[in-house]
This record gives sequence, structure tokens and C-alpha cells, in this order.
Amino acid sequence: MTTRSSELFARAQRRIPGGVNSPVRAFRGLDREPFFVERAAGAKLWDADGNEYIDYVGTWGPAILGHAPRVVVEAIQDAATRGVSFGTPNPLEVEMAELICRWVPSIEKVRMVNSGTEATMSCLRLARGFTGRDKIIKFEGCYHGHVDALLVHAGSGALTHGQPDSAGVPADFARLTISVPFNDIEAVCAAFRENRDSVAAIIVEPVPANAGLYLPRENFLQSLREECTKAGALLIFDEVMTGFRVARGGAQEIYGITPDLTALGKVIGGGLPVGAFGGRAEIMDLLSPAGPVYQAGTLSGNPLAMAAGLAQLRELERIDGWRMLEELGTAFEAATRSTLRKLGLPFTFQRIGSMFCLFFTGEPVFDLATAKRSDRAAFATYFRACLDGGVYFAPSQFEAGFLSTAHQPQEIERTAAVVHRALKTLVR
Ligand code: KE4
Repeated sequence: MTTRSSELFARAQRRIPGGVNSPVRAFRGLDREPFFVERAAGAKLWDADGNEYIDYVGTWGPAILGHAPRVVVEAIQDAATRGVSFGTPNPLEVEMAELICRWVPSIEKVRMVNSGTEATMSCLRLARGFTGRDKIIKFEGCYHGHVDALLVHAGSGALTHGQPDSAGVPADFARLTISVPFNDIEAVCAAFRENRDSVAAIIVEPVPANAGLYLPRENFLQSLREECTKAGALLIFDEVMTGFRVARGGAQEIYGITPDLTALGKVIGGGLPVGAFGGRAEIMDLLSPAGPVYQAGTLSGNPLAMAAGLAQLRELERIDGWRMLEELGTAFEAATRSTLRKLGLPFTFQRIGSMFCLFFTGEPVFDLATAKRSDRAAFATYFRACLDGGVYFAPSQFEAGFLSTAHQPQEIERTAAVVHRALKTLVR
């Protein structure tokens, strides 16, 4: 039986590369075609054939209050009645900037952009402008958007589809990017020694979640801070995913680290296209028109996106969403670990707050190399079985899962039953 999603996918592939506007949506390597979503509300998605799913992707992070939260929808509707884009400063941009600086003390000044990629790309240019240096240190498996300079040993879709070093990126660009294993401070020190006085910045996902999810070792982030300070390089935290999700002040609040620049995205747009980057005023003031580093955007600070983002962030604070997400995450982890124990499966489950990942390996996972030990065929079997049970997890082993404040305990219980049946198919 040809489903409407299949018909839509056939049409999409004729006019959109790979049939998708972002590679990870293509379900490649999963022996399943992507479904097309027509409606989403709360923790649920409904596809074009009316199938319902409990959603643990949350549009890759933005849907922290669940889909179409009333406060966000009403804020967008209300803002739209006053115009959808001005191309001039607007009051909501000022409110957003003040809120971000209040919640993230390391950010003294901030500029809005339209995606996480723009945020990290702008951080790189600003770091190079501020230090007068060209080289960048990143970590294998970390993904910072599709910036030429950062598509080196990249994670997420680049890793899923075997293009961690994308075609089309000139070797000269990649040569300025030094990639080292995450959690390996010796490799970082060696990179600084071998590139003395020429490293502009380290950019890092403080909690990498684009090769599955793994956590920084004790003092690793503090050591990055110290090594950057010693070397005169900037420390850039890419908190596009962790920002405002793992804590009100992001991962930097949890780990007590003060980066020089922070890239933000996802949650701050309430689902609309928003990114942001910010940091110390002395660095940010190098940005045009105040300074010589050029950066711009037609839709930056768009009033609808600002209204959606402000509504989402204020609601998150009003309901203390971070406490709710920790409680939900704890329950979800307990159910998953109980199932793994009952079935005698040694798989590795890792979580921080409402972000999680189940690796199909019994080994500890703390960097890209250990993440790649995961059995991707087993993951694909598990993914399909969960989908058939009405539970939608991220369509790649090299992604993270997300809970929202809209997930109810009964949905967590129903998910646990589906996960149990799916994992049971893997018991040999
Ligand atoms: P965007 O340009 O996709 O808005 O953000 C890029 C980005 C930057 N930094 C981090 C830490 C990110 O996780 C991302 C994007 N995340 C992926 C999911 N792993 C987006 C999903 C997709 O590519 O469709």
C-alpha cells in the first residue's frame, strides 16, 4: 500500500536533493522512508497518513515545551498582526538581548542570526578578527553546522552520511582547522604547542550531542579554559543544542566555565529560525558597525522569531521547566536502564537533563572513536521497531534524543513498553 508519505517522498526526490531539506531527515541506512509530518502538538506528531508518534526529536531541540505550545503560537499570531519583518531595529530584539545577557552572564553583548550555523560561523570570524590569528581547534565528531571551516571530522548528518569532511571544502580552508579527540587534553596541549601563537580559538560542544551524546570528563572543560587563556586563544562554547536546555544558563552554568564566546540557537527561536552569538563586550564590539569584523542578516532579529523565542523562554522560566525536564529525564533513564537489565543487554545509555542517547555498544562512550563502536545495524532494527510502535527517536545513532515539558508520565511509560519490545528483538 503506497502511503501519502511515500507519494510525497517520491515527488520530493524529483525536486529536492535526497528528497529532504536537511540530510538527517532522510532516514538513510535505516531501511525505511521518512514520514511527512502534517501536524504536531505537545509530545506528539501526526504524519500524512494519520499515524501518531510520541516524538523524542523535538525538531532537533527547539520544541522544549513540546510542539505548538499555546504561549508561543499566540505570541506569533499577535506579532504577525503588526507585520512579519521590518528590516529595522524593533523592541523585541532589545528584550531578547537583555534576557540572554541576564541568563548567561558570560554574554555581555549578543547578536541575533538565523541559524546555529550562522552563529558558529560568526564566532569564528570574530575570534580571528579579535586575535589576528587564523587557526581553529575543534573536536572529532562535534558538529557546529555546515560552516566550511568546521566540516572537518564533523558529526551529525555529516557523520551519518559518511561526509565528515565534506566535498567542496577547499583543502586550504580545512588546513586551518585542527581536529583532536574530545576528552583528550593532552592532544589539545600538543595542538597548541605545534601551532604556537597561531590558534584563534577552540570551538567545542561542551556536551557533544552530534555523535550520539557523551559527557566531558572531570575538569576537561576547565582545562580547555586554562589552555586557551595560556595560549591567548578564545574559548567558544557551541551551546546551540545545550543552551537554555540543560540549564537556564546552559552547560556553562552546570560546569561553571566562562567561555569567551557562546553560540546559541534552537530553543531561543521557539521553533522559528533563530541563532545568536555573544560574549565579552570587548570582543563583540569588534563587530560592524562598531568595529571592523563584518557580519549581517536580513532577517536577524525578525519580530516573529523574537516573539516566539521570548514567549518560549519566559514560559520555560515561569514553570521552572528545567526541574520538570530533569524529573522526566530521570524517569526515562530509570525505565530504559531497567529494560536493559531485564533483557541482559549491556548497551550504554547516557543523559544530561532532557538530552539522552542509547549506544548499541557495551563499551563506555566518551568520544567519536568509542561512539563509532556502536552496532548501527542493531540501532536501525531498534529504530524501526520503535517507529512501528509509535515512538519516534532520532533517525541516526549519531544524534541525541530530546524530552520536552509536554511529555507526560503515561507517555514515558508507553515508550518504555515499546522500547522493551524493540530491544527484545535484539536479544540473541
Ligand atoms: P543549524 O544551522 O542546523 O540551525 O545549527 C547547526 C548546529 C550548530 N551547533 C550544534 C551543536 C548543532 O547541534 C547544530 C545543528 N544540530 C543538528 C542536529 N544534530 C541539526 C539537524 C539537522 O542538521 O537537520
